[in-house]
Amino acid sequence: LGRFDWEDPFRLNDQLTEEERMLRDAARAYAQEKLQPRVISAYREETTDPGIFREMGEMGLLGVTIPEEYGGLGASYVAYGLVAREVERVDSGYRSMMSVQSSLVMYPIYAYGTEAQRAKYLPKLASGEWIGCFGLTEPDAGSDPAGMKTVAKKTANGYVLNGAKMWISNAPIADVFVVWAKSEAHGGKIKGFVLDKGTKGLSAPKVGGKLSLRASITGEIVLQDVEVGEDALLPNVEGLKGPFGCLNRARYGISWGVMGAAEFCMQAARQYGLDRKQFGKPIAGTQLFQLKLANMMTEISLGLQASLRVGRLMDEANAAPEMISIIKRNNCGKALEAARWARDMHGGNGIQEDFQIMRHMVNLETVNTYEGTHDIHALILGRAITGVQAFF
Ligand code: TGC
Ligand code: FAD
Repeated sequence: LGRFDWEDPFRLNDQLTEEERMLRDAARAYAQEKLQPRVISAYREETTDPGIFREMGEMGLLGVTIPEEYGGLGASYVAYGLVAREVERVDSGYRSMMSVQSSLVMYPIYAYGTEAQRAKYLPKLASGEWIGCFGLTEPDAGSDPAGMKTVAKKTANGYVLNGAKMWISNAPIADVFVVWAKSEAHGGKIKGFVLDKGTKGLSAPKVGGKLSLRASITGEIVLQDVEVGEDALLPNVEGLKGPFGCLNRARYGISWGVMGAAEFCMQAARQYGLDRKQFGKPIAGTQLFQLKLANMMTEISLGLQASLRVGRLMDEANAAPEMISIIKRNNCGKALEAARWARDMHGGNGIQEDFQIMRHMVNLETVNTYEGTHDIHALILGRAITGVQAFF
């Protein structure tokens, strides 16, 4: 008979390569030693330390899948997922900072950019010297990005951009802005542009008042007659498949990340239940407490196994977007549910910042919404199942 480890029910560890295990361990050490000690106050004070990007860069955690010649690690998508899981075990906001930089900024420049754009941006983004952001969502175009109003008009030497983006992670501290706009010169099709901080007419005010993801700064991007040269255009993609190609990667990373947050919540609830006595015995010895732990362990182990499967297919360039919708949707929903259970299982202490459960729980509300809401991914899957789209 095989052994059983409640912390690794399907022996995920055995299914990883030596390189993947090493990167996971390095990411875990960094996250626990450097991120964990500052997250409680960062969340309370709503502060984002830009130095984290440099630290992550030094550790090789930015652009994990980008080839080494551009400053990345050239590692697998499974390795990228493992890093997301370790970072989000501490906080979804820190994972957000990392995954925007890697999947939503470095990836499009690598996949859709010119050699000159790759050489200019990728090494500095990989080292964390530059911080990137990705502007797709607008005040009136969230789930339906095709409804965006941001436009690029052709000029003699390039383009002039006008519009506004909303809810953009990293934007107020960003050096590099990947912005999606409808380009008149391309028949109104969506094109990507890479803009530099300091360009006239470009600003990124902070979005305040967030009660979730407070350790990750969020902003608007305001584009007022922003003039750029032809070299700002990402030439090698057109239409919504440009931003969606990036989102496939970020959504995949999220599916691993949220499992890290859920693991934290489950492990904390287990320990709390073993330590806390009521009615003369540890609450972990009650049936209802164990039912919740069993549910959490089951969902986490199934979720991780599914992400691993999709990651291996991504490494073979053989994953379908619908697979990513399944794991993004399911793992976010299950992680949120696990965090809510863990909050309950901690009783009054569950709302205390020191116990960290409530922070994870409230963060996961955002993660369940961004990169396609839980329901939008259901509609993507419903369309795949029936052949009938139900968005409108
Ligand atoms: P639809 O007709 O389905 O597709 C339009 C074109 O796009 C192509 N496409 C994809 N390509 C690659 N990968 C995918 N996953 C793709 N999905 C669609 C499609 O083939 C088509 O190409 P073509 O050549 O025929 O034009 O488009 P639709 O307008 O009907 O879309 C509906 C829907 C719901 C699928 C889509 O709009 C959607 O996914 N909405 C959710 C929006 C979203 O996810 N926004 C995320 C913003 S970024 C963000 O949240 C970052 S948070 C980061 C952090 O802090 O961690
Ligand atoms: P809406 O699209 O208005 O949705 C509201 C509700 O209506 C949801 O429940 C949704 O499921 C539902 N709904 C919408 N359409 C349908 C339909 N057809 N059928 C049934 N129900 C429907 N975006 C970026 O571009 N870059 C970023 O870096 C970024 N970072 C973010 C960081 C944070 C903290 C947050 C909160 C968001 C971020 N986003 C980012 C935006 C995010 O992707 C959007 O919030 C998300 O896509 C949902 O869009 P919306 O907020 O406009 O909601």
